[in-house]
Amino acid sequence: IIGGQVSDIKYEKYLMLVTTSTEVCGGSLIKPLWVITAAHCVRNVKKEDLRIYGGASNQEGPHAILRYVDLIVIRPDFNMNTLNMDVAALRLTSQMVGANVETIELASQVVPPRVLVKVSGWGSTKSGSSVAVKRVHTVWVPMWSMSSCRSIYYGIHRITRSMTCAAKPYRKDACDGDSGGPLVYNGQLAGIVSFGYGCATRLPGVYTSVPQIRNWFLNIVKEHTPSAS
Ligand code: 4AZ
Repeated sequence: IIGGQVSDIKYEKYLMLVTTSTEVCGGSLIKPLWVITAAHCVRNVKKEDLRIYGGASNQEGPHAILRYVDLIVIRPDFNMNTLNMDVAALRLTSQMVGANVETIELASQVVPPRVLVKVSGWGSTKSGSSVAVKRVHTVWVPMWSMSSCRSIYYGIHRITRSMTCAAKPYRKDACDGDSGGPLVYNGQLAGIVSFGYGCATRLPGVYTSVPQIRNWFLNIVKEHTPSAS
């Protein structure tokens, strides 16, 4: 997170730390057993290697709750080259519950341009550095319209309908290590940190648009949550 502040997980209870031995990503708790994250965070990862921490203000904090993953579902039309449909569902082996843990609702409406939205994570706080930080950071950034984002990325990257953009150019942005984490508007999950062209450059951060993938996620949850019989 560039241009933000140190936060505390009690203000971001839905925010999950999604890690392997070498990678740091964010995620959001949608149901006690289900986390949403970016597909590119988990695409080459074995489920046995994933660790999900809830209630973690500090990456090395003592009060975090650790959970494991027994199912990774990557959206089938995810494309690693275009980064279209950058979303994955993670099912935990047991429910994530705790004082500093809460679920967040998936937004069904797109966020209007220029509105301020909140992004959080353990990603780099300096552009050019790729080290995750110990304490969770948060920044408020303005949403961009689809047309302004398409225009500024013209000739650099194609912005699709499954993407949405937010940042204060040169000042406030997500960065390496924030991928998979939440963009929150009105207490709902509106976006998932996906990619950018550097951090806090002229170009805004790009997010998977949650209203575009909401039904897919809810169907995965239904399909893979055995009903008690
Ligand atoms: C990354 O590499 C990354 N400026 C995530 C977000 C942004 C840039 C890079 C947005 O995970």
